[in-house]
Amino acid sequence: SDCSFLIYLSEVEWFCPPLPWRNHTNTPTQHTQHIKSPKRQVRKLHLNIYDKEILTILIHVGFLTEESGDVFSPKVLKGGPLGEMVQWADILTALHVLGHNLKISMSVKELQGFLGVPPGRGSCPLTGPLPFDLIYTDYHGLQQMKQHMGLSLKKHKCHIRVIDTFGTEPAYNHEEYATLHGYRTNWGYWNLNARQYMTMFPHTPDNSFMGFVSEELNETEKRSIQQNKVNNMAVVYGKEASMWKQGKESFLEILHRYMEVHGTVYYETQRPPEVPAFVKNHGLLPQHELQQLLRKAKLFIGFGFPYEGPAPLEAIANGCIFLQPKFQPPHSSLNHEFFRGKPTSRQVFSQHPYAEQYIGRPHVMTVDYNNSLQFEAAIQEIMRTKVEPYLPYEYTCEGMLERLHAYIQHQDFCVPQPPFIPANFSRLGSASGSRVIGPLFVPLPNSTALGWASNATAPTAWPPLSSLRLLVSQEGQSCVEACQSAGWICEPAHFPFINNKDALRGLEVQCEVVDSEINHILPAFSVMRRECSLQREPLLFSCAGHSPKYRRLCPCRDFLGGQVALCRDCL
Ligand code: U2F
Repeated sequence: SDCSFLIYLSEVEWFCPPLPWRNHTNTPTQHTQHIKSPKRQVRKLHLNIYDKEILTILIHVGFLTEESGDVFSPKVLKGGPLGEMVQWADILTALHVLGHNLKISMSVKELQGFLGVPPGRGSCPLTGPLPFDLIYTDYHGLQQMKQHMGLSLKKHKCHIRVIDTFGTEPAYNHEEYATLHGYRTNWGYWNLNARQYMTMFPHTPDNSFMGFVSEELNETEKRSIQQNKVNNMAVVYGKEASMWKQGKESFLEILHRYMEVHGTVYYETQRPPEVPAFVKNHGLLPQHELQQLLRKAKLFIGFGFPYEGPAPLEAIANGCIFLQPKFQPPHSSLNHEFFRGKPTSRQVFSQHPYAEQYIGRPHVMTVDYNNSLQFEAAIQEIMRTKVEPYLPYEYTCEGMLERLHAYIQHQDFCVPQPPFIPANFSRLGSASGSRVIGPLFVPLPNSTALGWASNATAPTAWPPLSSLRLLVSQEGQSCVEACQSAGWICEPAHFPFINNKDALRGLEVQCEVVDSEINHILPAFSVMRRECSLQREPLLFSCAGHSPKYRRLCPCRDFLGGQVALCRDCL
């Protein structure tokens, strides 16, 4: 069964049938494989598969349906966006490899058939139980499901996972709040638990990080790549001619002084006029040939668009250095056409923030392209620097399987979310001006104390509470930033456990009043006014929220090296 790990998920090559272990026994079978984490420590991949956990899953790819206008498919071979396709292919493959029963729909008709709602244009409630344990779809698919399931969608929405490339922040997700406070966009406002949105990169931890897979090289391949690198060869990131437009000439000239410049820009008959004559344009390449080109090249250079695609990870995995522009001021839905209407206020400080923050030097260099001296110095440094091929563990086959399996096993949005639990917090010390507080462990009260009927089973917290680290942000700082600056990650699932007076007391916060309100920056307090506020609407717990006047209570957690989605005790 280990051969399934040979599958290059992006290419959906089926070397193996679904894993056989699911058919045999009710006792947990532990498939353990030694793997190398990016930091070269040996880590084990655990996949505990129980018979009862074989799920029936519907995958409805809304953006590829004719009914949504399907603008992507006609451009697949013409330089259009492929990142989303890469991710869907990997999700499908990973779910199959994990042994689940999949039904795949790419049209409204198929969707209706699978859901058992009568065909036609009107909405029809689903009368029986939902015939699926989980449904993976996207915003287009969600809209289509609403249209055809009517009110029954509300009843079943806890089973839905929304593949959402750039993410949805809680303030945009809460319909009433978004409408009242100016967060209403074309998307968002579905009142889901924000962790039901699954992103392509770990943006705000309010959403679940789904990711995708990039090809990982073995040691022999890595050695051969390093021996055959052409030190003065650069490949430009941009498969569509429009990505080469406007103001690129000056730095392309500088680059050309040092390096042979290659491109993979789509063209029909003639060379695109946007691509200078000195560029060796290969045209849009099949994936395999692009990989070969990247194996020879020393530099993969971004021009600022596309944002946050898979190609830089593939280039770095093939031993290239990725050079990209810094954005100052940062791009966001407030100031940039591409992000306008997206349900997030996230500020994007470079073309590929993941590459900058999670990988960084020597594999990634982020510079100001308007400063030609800085740009030229970066090219010179790249030519001097030797790098090894590198792929973060979370983007390997094993990393994706581990993460997705953990989500399927532990994320349950159908059970009532934990109400607000008093906990005994004690002081631990402080870090970088922010106060850090235990407990390292908060005992879960019994189900009656939690408000569940005594015969009901209280859900177990996941990530487990042993991973919780409570911290206070600076004024104006979000919990995303506050946790990151302490070396942790914000964990929205822990919010209910810190939204209480005990947490404020443990932090020795001076509150003249403690009230509870509906606002996405809560729980928080104002130092000036000595006012403390707790959160009244669980859907608005938000890692991303911030306010210049408030210091926030932040539930952080630890994470595994190379797998930010999972804490140490999460598996
Ligand atoms: C991103 O989408 P893109 O399709 O523009 O992302 P890229 O990073 O360019 O790469 C997508 C895939 O295209 C492949 C490459 C990647 O796997 O290996 N490819 C190829 O096969 N042949 C070539 O000649 C060149 C590339 C992002 F992913 C989307 O979410 C965004 O919507 C989009 C816009 O920001 O950018």
